Amino acid sequence: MAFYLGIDSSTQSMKGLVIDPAAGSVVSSASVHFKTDLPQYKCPDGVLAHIDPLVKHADPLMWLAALDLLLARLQATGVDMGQIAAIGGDGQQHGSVYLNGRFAQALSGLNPSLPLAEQLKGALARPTSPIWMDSSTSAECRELDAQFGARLQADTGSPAIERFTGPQIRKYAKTEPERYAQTERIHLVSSFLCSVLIGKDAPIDAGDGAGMNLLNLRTLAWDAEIAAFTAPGLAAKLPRVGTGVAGGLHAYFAKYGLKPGLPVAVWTGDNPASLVGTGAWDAGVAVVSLGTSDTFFAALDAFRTDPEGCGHVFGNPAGGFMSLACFKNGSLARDRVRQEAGASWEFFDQKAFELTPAGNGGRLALPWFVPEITPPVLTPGLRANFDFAAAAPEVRIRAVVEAQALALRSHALWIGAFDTIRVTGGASKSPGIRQTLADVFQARVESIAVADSAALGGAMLAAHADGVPLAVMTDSFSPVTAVCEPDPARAAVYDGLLAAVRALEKQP
Ligand code: XUL
Repeated sequence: MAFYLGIDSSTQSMKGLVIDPAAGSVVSSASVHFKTDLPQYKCPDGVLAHIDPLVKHADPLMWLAALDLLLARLQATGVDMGQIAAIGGDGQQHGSVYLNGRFAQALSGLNPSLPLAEQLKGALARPTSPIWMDSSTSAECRELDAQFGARLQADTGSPAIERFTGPQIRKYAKTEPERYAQTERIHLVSSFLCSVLIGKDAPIDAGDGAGMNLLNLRTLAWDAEIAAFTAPGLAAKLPRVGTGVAGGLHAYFAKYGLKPGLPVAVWTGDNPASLVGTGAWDAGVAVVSLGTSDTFFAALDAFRTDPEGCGHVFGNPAGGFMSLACFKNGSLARDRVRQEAGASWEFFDQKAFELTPAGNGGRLALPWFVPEITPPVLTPGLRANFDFAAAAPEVRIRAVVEAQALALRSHALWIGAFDTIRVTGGASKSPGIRQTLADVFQARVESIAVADSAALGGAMLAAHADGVPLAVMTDSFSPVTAVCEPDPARAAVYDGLLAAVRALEKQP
């Protein structure tokens, strides 16, 4: 009976999940919240305060302290840590950690009587790590665009994006050239933590590496030309690209009851891990995750890119590629619309849809209360094609839910057709939202009850690296809890509104 541990290092917390694939059960879990558990690192929401609102950095030592605390908490749950046969994991994407020449020795010589953060502090070439929320690299993005044009997206899967690691490294090399020169290794959050577990440099996988504007997805190797332009000598500072097992667990971790030498799978990004954890690693199934932001992701049957440059292509840890589109105005925007309409959640989730017809008479509204990512629009503000403020609450609610579903569909057209959409996240409980998605996509909408899809994906990837097929685990760990079938009579209504939502997106 082998257990597998998955660790998810996300923006505001670190979570661990131990699974038993033979029994199809989650055996134990624990989490560390940066705000309440590690306040001394001053990253309550995972980010250090900064005078420039575009700059979002975190303290990488906090992630090390979180790893120690998480493993201690897991052990304290009483789970037999000795039964863990492999470890996998993932990190928030795009964030980077800068190490000096002392890193390799500090890793191999880890001493179990001292905390990780204390032992690796001296190996940081840069005290802070830019994370995915940073958008301070517009100048560097324009420079990359000017140099490589369409090739950047055609080969790396995305045009130059502010939060992506390449533009971040370019800005660092330009603004802090001395520190950059002392940087010998640049890791992603995922490969940094994996390196710590194995006590030596771990590879970056194609799932997370694709979020850097540096990995050539046609060759699955660093693009030498792009790396050389991004920053001087960058290729030599990047770890290798790899998959499968990264190495054996360092003896440091025996203090948590873990077996030294057990295989540690190459870590990936949180979105690729979620693709695995939600059981959508095979083409034909898309996932709509309705959270603070809404995300749409799916496995791609072949490598191709979004002609509009909004969606990204990452490696699929199960092989091949995946797509991801992020819609910044998700649940918070829906909640604001609900509050301003003076409606209860009950009304928002169901009643509003009973009171209005599918298609809402063509009335649509996009609740862009913060700048949107898909499509990229910097000027916030609600866009509507009717007098929104004067309309009845049910009309406003349907207008927003339908416009969001139509925007998801229209920005996913390049990915392919889907007969199944799996929904997760808080808002996926809403019957009105589920039926709208089913009707707009004309696809079967399946609800899945997976609380920590990224950590679960990490655990499943650990088991997979140890020979357990993913398909077997998907059935037991991502079961379908409810199904919503599309109404074919509504297909034409929504086909007819695709152009209208595109017109709305262009409204100033
Ligand atoms: C994806 C992205 C975020 C982070 C943090 O491109 O920026 O989803 O991975 O979750």
